[in-house]
Amino acid sequence: MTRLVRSEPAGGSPLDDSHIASWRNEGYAFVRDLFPGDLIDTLRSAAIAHYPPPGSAEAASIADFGSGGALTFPSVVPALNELTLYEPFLQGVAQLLDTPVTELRLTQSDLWAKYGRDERLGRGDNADQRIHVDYPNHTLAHPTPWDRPEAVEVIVYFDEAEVTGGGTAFVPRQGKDDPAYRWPIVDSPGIGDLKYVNDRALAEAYFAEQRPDLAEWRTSLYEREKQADFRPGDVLFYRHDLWHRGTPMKPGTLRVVQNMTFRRASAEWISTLHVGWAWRAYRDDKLLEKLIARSSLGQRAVLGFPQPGNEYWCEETIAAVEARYGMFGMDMAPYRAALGVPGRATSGQ
Ligand SMILES: O=C(O)CCC(=O)C(=O)O
Ligand SMILES: [Fe+2]
Repeated sequence: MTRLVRSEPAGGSPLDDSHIASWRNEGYAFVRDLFPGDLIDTLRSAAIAHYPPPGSAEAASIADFGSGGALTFPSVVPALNELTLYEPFLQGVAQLLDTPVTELRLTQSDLWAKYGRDERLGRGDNADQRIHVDYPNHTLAHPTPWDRPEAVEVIVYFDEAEVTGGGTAFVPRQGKDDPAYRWPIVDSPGIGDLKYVNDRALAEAYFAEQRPDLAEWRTSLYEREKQADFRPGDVLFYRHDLWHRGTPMKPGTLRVVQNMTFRRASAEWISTLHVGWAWRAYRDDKLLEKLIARSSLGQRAVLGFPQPGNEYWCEETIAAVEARYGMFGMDMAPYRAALGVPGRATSGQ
């Protein structure tokens, strides 16, 4: 049977202790060699084929974050789905939140083509961002205190920083009394009644006018920036409360990244940024149906599918879900086993 998503044995610890400590204490982890090289190559080629070349008028029109949702999960590009649900990667996210994979939920996965500054767009092009935190347009609430994070954000890079420029800049947190991380986190354009301004120069001019007493404090964030020196396949894990920003790219270049976010299952106030996965059903290609049928239990859990033992399951729902997905290879044994039906062995995965 063709798998739409790679399935690797569950468990394992792809991140080492230094990655986990860096994420927990400083707010980020930069990880190499987490994904298979051929998966990174395939997805980059698909992105290059899909997105307009740098310098074209079409490129200018999709310069903003996420490329206007052009390539999001679940996608007709199989490698995008594979990358999103690659089990060692999910395991790494779970390590950061110190939770089982089955307690993660996917809330964002999009492949973004970012281009070097295009003078036709002036400062509306997202090239040189203001320092910011990502939570305001991900959660309806405010991030929880530092020691109990609710979400992991991810940037997977497909290019070389040396070629494209545009290394993501971030401010590592220095201990619990770090003035950059004072509470609450509201001193950034777009939060509360402050207007949203993306571009660094415009945002800081606006901030200086609205909150002159804090403008210097924001300057200190820029002074403390570190930059991701990425190569294809590198991954930056970060958080909704980490100060960071996109930096200018070299003119005429294209940088492809995959942006993903996972929340704890319990954190319902963190929104799914895309149309729900089920909305992809009904197409002739049966992409969603095959994806669900052929995913592992952990991968299904990440998409919010009820797990074995969930109160959703009874004889009737097991038979009904089998009637919907059985022809695509869905194995209902684990759900039956968890109901305690005698004579049915669980496949475990
Ligand atoms: O482009 C980047 O490296 C980061 C982008 C970013 O932080 C954002 O758009 O929120
Ligand atoms: Fe951001």
